[in-house]
Amino acid sequence: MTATVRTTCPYCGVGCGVLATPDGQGGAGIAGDPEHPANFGRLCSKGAALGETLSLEDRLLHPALNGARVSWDAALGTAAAELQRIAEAHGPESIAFYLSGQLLTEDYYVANKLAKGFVGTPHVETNSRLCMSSAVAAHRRAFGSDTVPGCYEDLDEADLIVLVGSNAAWCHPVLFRRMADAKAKRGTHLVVIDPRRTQTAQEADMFLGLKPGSDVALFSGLLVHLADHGFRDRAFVEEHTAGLDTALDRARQIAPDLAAVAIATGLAPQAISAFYDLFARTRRVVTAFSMGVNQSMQGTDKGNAIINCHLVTGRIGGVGQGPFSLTGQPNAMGGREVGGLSNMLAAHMHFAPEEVDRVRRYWNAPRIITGEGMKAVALFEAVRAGRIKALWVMGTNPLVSMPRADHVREAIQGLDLLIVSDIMANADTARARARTTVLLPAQGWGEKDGTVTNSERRISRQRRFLDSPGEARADWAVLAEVGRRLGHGKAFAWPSAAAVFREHAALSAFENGGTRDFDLGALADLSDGAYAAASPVQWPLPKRGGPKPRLFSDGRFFTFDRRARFVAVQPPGLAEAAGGAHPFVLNTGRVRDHWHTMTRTGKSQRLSAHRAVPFVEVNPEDAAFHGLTVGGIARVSTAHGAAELEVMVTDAVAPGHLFMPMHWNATYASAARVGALARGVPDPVSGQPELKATPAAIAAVAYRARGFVLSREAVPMPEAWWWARAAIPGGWGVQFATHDGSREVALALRGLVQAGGYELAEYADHARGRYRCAVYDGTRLVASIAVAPTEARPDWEAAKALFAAPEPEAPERRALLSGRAATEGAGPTVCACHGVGLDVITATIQGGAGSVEAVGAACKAGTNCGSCIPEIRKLLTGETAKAA
Ligand SMILES: Nc1nc2c(c(=O)[nH]1)N[C@H]1C(S)=C(S)[C@@H](COP(=O)(O)OP(=O)(O)OC[C@H]3O[C@@H](n4cnc5c(=O)[nH]c(N)nc54)[C@H](O)[C@@H]3O)O[C@H]1N2
Ligand SMILES: Nc1nc2c(c(=O)[nH]1)N[C@H]1C(S)=C(S)[C@@H](COP(=O)(O)OP(=O)(O)OC[C@H]3O[C@@H](n4cnc5c(=O)[nH]c(N)nc54)[C@H](O)[C@@H]3O)O[C@H]1N2
Ligand code: SF4
Ligand SMILES: [Mo]
Repeated sequence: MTATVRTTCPYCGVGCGVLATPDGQGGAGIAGDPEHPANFGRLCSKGAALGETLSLEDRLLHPALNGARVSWDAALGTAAAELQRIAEAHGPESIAFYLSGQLLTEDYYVANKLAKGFVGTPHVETNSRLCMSSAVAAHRRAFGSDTVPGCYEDLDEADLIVLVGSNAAWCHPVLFRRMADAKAKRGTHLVVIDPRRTQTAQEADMFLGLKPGSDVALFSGLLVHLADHGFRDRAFVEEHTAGLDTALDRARQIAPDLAAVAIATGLAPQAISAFYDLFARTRRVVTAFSMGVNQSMQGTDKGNAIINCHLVTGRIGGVGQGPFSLTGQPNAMGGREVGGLSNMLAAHMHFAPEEVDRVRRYWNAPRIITGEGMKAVALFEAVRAGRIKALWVMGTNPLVSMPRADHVREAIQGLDLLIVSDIMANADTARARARTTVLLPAQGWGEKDGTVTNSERRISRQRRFLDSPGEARADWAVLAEVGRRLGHGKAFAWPSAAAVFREHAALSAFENGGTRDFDLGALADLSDGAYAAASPVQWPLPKRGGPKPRLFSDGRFFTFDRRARFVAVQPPGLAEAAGGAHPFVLNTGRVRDHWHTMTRTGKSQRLSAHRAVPFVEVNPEDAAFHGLTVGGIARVSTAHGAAELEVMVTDAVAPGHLFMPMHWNATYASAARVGALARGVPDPVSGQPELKATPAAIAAVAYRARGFVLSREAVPMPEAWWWARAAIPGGWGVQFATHDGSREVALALRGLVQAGGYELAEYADHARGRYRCAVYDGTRLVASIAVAPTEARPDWEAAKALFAAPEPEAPERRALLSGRAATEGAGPTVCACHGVGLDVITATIQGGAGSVEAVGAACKAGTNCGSCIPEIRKLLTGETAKAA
């Protein structure tokens, strides 16, 4: 295979089209697909670096049973026999599936059918509970269906875009560039509402840095403002909605006046009223929201408080207007379509008796479940309590990403049966062990075939362009095989992913007749050839009627009376207030260049350059008060767990707040699993856990020495050291901190890197705590070590540049030992695509480049994917300020 293949990016919910051209050696050239309507050829840094994540290093390639490699037959034989035994001994409800918004729709459909229809357990949960479930619940309360009304074109056509709890510049970068284009083209105003001054906020016309958890107050105040100042769309409210009076009464209680909103949100009254005015005056407004809304103990109410404001103004279903839930994962939407959440049945149907009966008949599944299963937090509690005996985890890494992850890790060990389907052998969950543990190697992106649905309901194909490695298999095929082994041959007999898709599409249309939003009737008879060639399409796509980019333009919703509902929301609040031993609010989220628990992006040196170590953002005031210094190590702890991270001092976070990224897993850092710290109190409606506000403490950790090891192969670090690993050009780098002195460090590390026959070039000054060493295999540099006292932490950027050359010349060899750069350093990477560092960009600006374009022309930074443009703009502003 070397022809170019059209496929879809496996990361975020923007769902960008990708052109992949295999190189014949297991890799591929990656480019944006100019014809895909989500990105028109653009890719962000993560998408552009996909080629660097395709290596087979650390891949799970063979099935394993209790740690030993076995055949597929043995692995699935054990899995099926154990599932059968457990179902008989403890009832099918003691079995659970924990799935993922990163599975393909076909995988998800088969898992859901197997569990709910044939194993007979309602406990089919997914990581989407931690991601989208509050938006789903808010949609259902307001619209009677889980419908995202708008489409990406609405962002191009809006005059005002309000981003609530969304760091789109980093998390939906290609969509964010569309917003920036709209700003340039039609002067679209951008408002960002976030307790943290993110890169997205830097780009905004208005930034509202509200108190965490106070969104409901802000949007209740907005509802009151709109209703009282003549912005009500009376005809729309009258004909197409219900419940305004009650919702408005409640909003008035929460936000009687501007002063009340100011107190609740911590915002200045002028800022609030400027926002209210702008919103009121602008008809074309899209309010896009993401995890700052959903991952909250009040996520559903936050969503409805936003939707209420769109309903009262009738701004929904029209061009350039509407509430817009930005989905996180590539197939968060597909998961909802198949019914992968435990409170759904299938194809946007729930548990009304006629719905259960309909799906029962369609599946021919007499044992179909009739009610909801447990939601993620409750599910893992049930695992801990021993009520769940068997768990199949597929495409998600809960030992890192679940709140109270240390408890989850412990709980899992008590299972009778743990099945993990993953692509990586080193994923934390794939390394867990229960009484019986079955590890199943999955085909990854580029190896598997199927469909995903993005944030605007657009279904795109992920296509295979690489050979399947080792014994990896498609997840749907494995699930189907287990279905057959459990005796349900007929229901699980699909010959291909296309056949699964047809069955899924036909179910969506089955006895639908316009009563359910989700309808793929037109695709129910798609031939194998048409499936193979399918272009991206948006649903609904009923047999007759054609596609609809926007829903609700006719004012008809999916409630029984076809009216949308205003929702009376609860007053704002956090699950737990910070104070006492835990005086800080710990916020968690994402960085630009890593994806979730890093099992894939961790392999890319380009993506690991932007943020190479796990860090915690601290406000300068707090840093001064707690003796925290830039680059020092701090211990952040909560009632549930602790992490050690590098300190980043920044006024992006307000005093009293901390921010920590969610990415570092146990393979990449000694102690930075975010989930261990989060409390995760679930929203009472959606069950989505609060992940943005756990009370926490922070303290400096006084390590004696700091240093790094660069090596061609990953080197394990000694116990009790702090460390963080990153892919670097030419190999792996690990930065460490230890209470040992340089002499002990030298001893420990020499032992680790020095295999037979290697030569060492060393420089030691143990009296001053310094040690450097370069390890050669002949003329080939295989490792480089540097240690110094904490306050004189050695510079890793310069050494990384030297390490990139496999056979350094004499000046570079000297530089490795002296610690002084042979040439000018580039500084930490800002532009991942072209590898341009901070120092280079700063020098370019100081040299006269006065705009993003000029910087790009001079040093290429920002000219490929554009994900770093916000950072370049920030540097420009900073340098101009300095100059003035
Ligand atoms: N680079 C990158 N991109 C990704 C991902 C990734 O791992 N890496 N993951 C994808 C996935 S699955 C998801 S779900 C999305 C998430 O995308 P986002 O939701 O944009 O990302 P987060 O960083 O989780 O959180 C967004 C913001 O919510 C803010 N926030 C915290 N508390 C509050 C609050 O009370 N109110 C408000 N208004 N805001 C608050 C945080 O400060 C943070 O800046 O990103 C997707 N895209
Ligand atoms: N504190 C805190 N916690 C959070 C969040 C937060 O903001 N803060 N965000 C939450 C959100 S929004 C999300 S979406 C979750 C994400 O959290 P997870 O879903 O746990 O994160 P991933 O790293 O994406 O896990 C995907 C796993 O599937 C594997 N995999 C990749 N491709 C395939 C495949 O084709 N088949 C199979 N079977 N496996 C595959 C990967 O190697 C990896 O182990 O984290 C949640 N947890
Ligand atoms: S914005 Fe980036 S991560 Fe998201 S789908 Fe597009 S290329 Fe992939
Ligand atoms: Mo997510």
